[in-house]
Amino acid sequence: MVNGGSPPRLNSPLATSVGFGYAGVAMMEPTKPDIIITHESDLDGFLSGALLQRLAKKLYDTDTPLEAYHYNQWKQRELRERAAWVADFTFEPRLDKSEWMIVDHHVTESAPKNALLIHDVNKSAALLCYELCKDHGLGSPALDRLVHLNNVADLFLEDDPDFALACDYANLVKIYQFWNLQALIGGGVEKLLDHPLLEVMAVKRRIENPLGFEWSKNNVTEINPTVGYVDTVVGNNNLVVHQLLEEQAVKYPVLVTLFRRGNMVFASFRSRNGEALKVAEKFQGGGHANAAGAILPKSIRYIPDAIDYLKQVLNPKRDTPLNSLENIFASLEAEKKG
Ligand SMILES: [Mn+2]
Repeated sequence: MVNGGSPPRLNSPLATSVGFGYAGVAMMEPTKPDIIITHESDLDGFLSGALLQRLAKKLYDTDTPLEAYHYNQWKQRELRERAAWVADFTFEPRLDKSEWMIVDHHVTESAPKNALLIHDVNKSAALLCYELCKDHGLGSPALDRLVHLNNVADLFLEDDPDFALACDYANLVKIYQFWNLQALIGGGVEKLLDHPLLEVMAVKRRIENPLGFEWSKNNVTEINPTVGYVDTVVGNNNLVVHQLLEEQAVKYPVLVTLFRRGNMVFASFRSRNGEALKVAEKFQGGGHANAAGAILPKSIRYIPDAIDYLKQVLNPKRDTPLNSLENIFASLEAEKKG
């Protein structure tokens, strides 16, 4: 589905030379971007950024700089560029700029008036980017495969025969991190296919995940009656937590895990019935209904402090002095719900 800005920019000088042909939809085209911005957290953002860079190169024959952000940083970033392409971030009113294209699959309550929004909640962001690429002759069997694996992992399509392998691919970004992986493969995302590091991911999956699941199952602590904190020691936290939710091994509908990176503590929220995103938003995070994340404030440096902070924000009536805007909002939220 293509939600174009209104009116479609048919009078653009490029309209005749560059078109995005979707059945029955007027040709709308993105403006040449000053920058491409993507989501740093995962393979979907990683591939989306690389694919949009290729598309920009093909359309405008220039190299476009890429920036990657986690949600909290992204929400604070000034949007100073005249023209930009943004992938894998929720569409929101501040992105509704006439020379901006947003390619995304998160649920949004906003409709674009100015920006070009390419949006489908049933496809990964990278698949949407790849469809644009294919419209311009940039498809290949290697990219078909890579984008398929990403789609399976990002949308958590457990019934797909490639699910375990797809999670190994997604894990590459989690384990080695966005810019390290980028450095390793350069612009050639195809090099990820059958990359030797996938053997490492497969071993981690086989050995670490069962150990991690057994341990984590017995190490869940209450943050509030609906949110449980899952301590993790080894394994793919995503899969460990997913298994805990699926097997209803614990009573909390929302499970949170914490991990440190640099000086920051990241919180990752998961659920089965759509409650995770609302919790992440209390920490200025974002994501999908059942899979969302947030970076905790800079003052939170260690996991025990992070657990206290989660409790403070998610139990606003208990012992929180109303000394910050964040806490005031958190308690207003709770009033509404209560
Ligand atoms: Mn995504």
